[in-house]
Amino acid sequence: MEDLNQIVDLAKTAFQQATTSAALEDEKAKFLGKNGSLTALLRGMGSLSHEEKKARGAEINKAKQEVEALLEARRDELAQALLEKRLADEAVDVTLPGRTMGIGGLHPIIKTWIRIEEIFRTIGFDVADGPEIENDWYTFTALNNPPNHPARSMQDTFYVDMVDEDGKQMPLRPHTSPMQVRYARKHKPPIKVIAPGRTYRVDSDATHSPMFHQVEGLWVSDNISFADLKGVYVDFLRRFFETEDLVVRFRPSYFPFTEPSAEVDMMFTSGPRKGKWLEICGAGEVHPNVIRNFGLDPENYIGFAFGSGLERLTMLRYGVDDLRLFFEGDLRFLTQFN
Ligand code: 2NM
Repeated sequence: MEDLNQIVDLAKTAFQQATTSAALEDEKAKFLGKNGSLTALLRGMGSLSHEEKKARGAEINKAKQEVEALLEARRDELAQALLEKRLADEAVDVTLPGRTMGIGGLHPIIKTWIRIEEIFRTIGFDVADGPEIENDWYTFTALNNPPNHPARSMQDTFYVDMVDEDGKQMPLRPHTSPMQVRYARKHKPPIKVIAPGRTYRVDSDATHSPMFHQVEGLWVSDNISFADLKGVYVDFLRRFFETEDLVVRFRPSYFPFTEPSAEVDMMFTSGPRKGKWLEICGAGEVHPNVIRNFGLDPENYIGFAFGSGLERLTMLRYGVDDLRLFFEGDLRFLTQFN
């Protein structure tokens, strides 16, 4: 009897000290296994009388049941502890912000680009496309730039290590006009086209980026005037800025490809930005030499053109004060537009 109580106590301590189910099963073997202490006691009853066997067997079996109960209880405890640990480890903090889908969004310059195409298409303008690495003729000569015009210089225009069919080194287009020359030479008047796209100039500061975006518009017909250009451009601005409350003025200027030429300013007449003239566009009547390079007779056709920077339009529309924000790729800035 005494030895049995001792075994039960030993089992109890051993099971308690086992902290994993593998260790617990090892301990079990020491008491209930083939070579376990209780199994040995049962086996050792051979020399006892029938009566003694019955009494001793009952005691051993009772002890065995106690050990089995202790084992079962400890198994439950360990399983419960394991479950609780897993629940704690895998706990979800429901107060954390959810993970978004991360589907991305459009860059503000691209949003402006798309808006411009939409607006001009509704007033009958086609949209031209063309190469960013251009040849000398489409970039400068066709646009009435004299051979030694400073725009042609390495200080103003990027050149790539390639020559065109005339043996001239090829520029990254410094304006989108070459696309309009290409378009005008392929289409019959009346021509109404815009040419939006990336452009490149050797220039880099708070208000200039070496890569920037322009949109140029061209309207060639036989009976149009500056008033038509002004009407189109004012209509565009009112729709782009979503307000009727803006006015436009033309100031005389100079470009090689237009004569006369003008700078176009606009001013909001209501709201927080009212009362300040803002430079927004260059424009003019297409130079007769350029009309000729379109393959048309300047005696029969007249053209009007304008050019605006998409960065400038975007900054004014959204109230962005530093152009470099568009090119830094900082998501804190970019996600505000989507
Ligand atoms: C400007 C300003 C004035 C312009 C001229 C032409 C073309 F191809 F017809 F000659 N396209 N765009 C133009 C005229 C561009 O940007 C400030």
